[in-house]
Amino acid sequence: MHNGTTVTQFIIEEQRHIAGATGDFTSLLNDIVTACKVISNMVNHGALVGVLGSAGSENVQGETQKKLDVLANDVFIRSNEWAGHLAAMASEEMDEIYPISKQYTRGKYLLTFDPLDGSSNIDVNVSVGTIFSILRCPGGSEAPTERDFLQAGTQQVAAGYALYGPSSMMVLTTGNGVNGFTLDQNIGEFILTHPKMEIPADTQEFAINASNMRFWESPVRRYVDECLAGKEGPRGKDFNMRWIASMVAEVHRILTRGGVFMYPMDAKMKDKGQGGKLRLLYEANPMSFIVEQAGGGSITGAQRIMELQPEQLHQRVPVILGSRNEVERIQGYHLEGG
Ligand code: AHM
Ligand code: MG
Repeated sequence: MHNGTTVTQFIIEEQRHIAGATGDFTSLLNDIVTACKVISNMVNHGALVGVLGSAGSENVQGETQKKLDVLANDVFIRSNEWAGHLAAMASEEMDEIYPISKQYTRGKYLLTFDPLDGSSNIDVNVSVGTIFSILRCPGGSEAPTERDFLQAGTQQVAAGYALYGPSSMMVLTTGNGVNGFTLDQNIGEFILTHPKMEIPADTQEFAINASNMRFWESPVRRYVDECLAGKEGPRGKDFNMRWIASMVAEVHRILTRGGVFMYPMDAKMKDKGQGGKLRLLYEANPMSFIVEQAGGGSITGAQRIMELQPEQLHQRVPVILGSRNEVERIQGYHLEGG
């Protein structure tokens, strides 16, 4: 018997204090939790159940889909479409929005998700994750459109991620701090293990894909150069570097011990007319909400991500997030122009 708080108990307790809460939201989060448990189970079994490798298809952004991308997307849809809480869903793996079928009741929420983020790591058995965000459906639940999804990150009702690592974890915010839960495989429940997660304001660790260095813009180049100069440089301290190529794992590290994660704008993306690498609605916004709720910062460079007005469902943006003082410094370099 465990005596810990399960994620469901935790959510019910949190919602109890909200006037007018009907239980819909609690029940929706519960379905998301179930989907993440199913995905965790598939990821854990890997090659044993034949889920590794390519699916032989591409998503809307022209990226090759892994079998697990497609399977995890199906799991998320099946778990969340039937209960009557959602009007529509949108996913990294689907070109268009997914309005809830009329065979089920349509509800007042919208769900966006990246079912399996960092999927280039699946076949090499490195951590991957699921990212999600919940919005209200502004146009009413009857005929949801893509436009209903185009809301600034500040409008999010909740956001979270599941990390499938050495242990599986769920990290959640409903705008009242950030809490982390660890999956107890024996009883199939996420148990509260990391209450009130907070990102230290200072850090000596940064994460960036340095293979893009020659394309970086001057503010990012300046920041990284100063970190690399170490004790002898203007920062007067040594920095460490990490790159997992799995945003969920990077954000989780930052929530645990601080740090900065950057997938910034660069000259190569600019040439291609691409707004960034990571997607605003189901990667950047939910992660920004979590990071800000844990006391960190999250910007494109000069701007706060959560204040961006989305223009497209699969819009990409530059992302710089993590320890507050470092993010402010990088924002300052952008505002100064380099
Ligand atoms: P994905 O959603 O296709 O998996 O791409 C997003 C991932 C992030 O998790 C990670 O930070 C980044 O892509 C890694 O990119 P790169 O391979 O360029 O280093
Ligand atoms: Mg992704």
